[in-house]
Amino acid sequence: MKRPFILISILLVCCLTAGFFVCGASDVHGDVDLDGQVTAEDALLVLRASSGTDTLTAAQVKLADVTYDGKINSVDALRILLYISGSISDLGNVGSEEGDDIII
Ligand SMILES: [Ca+2]
Repeated sequence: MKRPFILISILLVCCLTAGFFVCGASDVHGDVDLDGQVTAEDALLVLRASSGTDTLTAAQVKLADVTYDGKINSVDALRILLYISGSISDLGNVGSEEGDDIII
């Protein structure tokens, strides 16, 4: 009697986990590729989007605008790289206009 319940529970956990990764949900500012981490890949994706080589979704645009100026350009990519290198400590939170001052 407990076996179906256990199997359904395991299946539910697997589906929820897979759904999280498939959806690529992220609220990490700078995590443009939605893998949960801010890396050079995110900066590259911002550069590609700013040059028109790649297109970002609305959610990705929100995460990519780390300068909070409403534009996606090379300055956003540079700011992500500064964050990765430890030159700045914060990219701010999604929806806020806070973060370390840009030192470019
Ligand atoms: Ca990422």
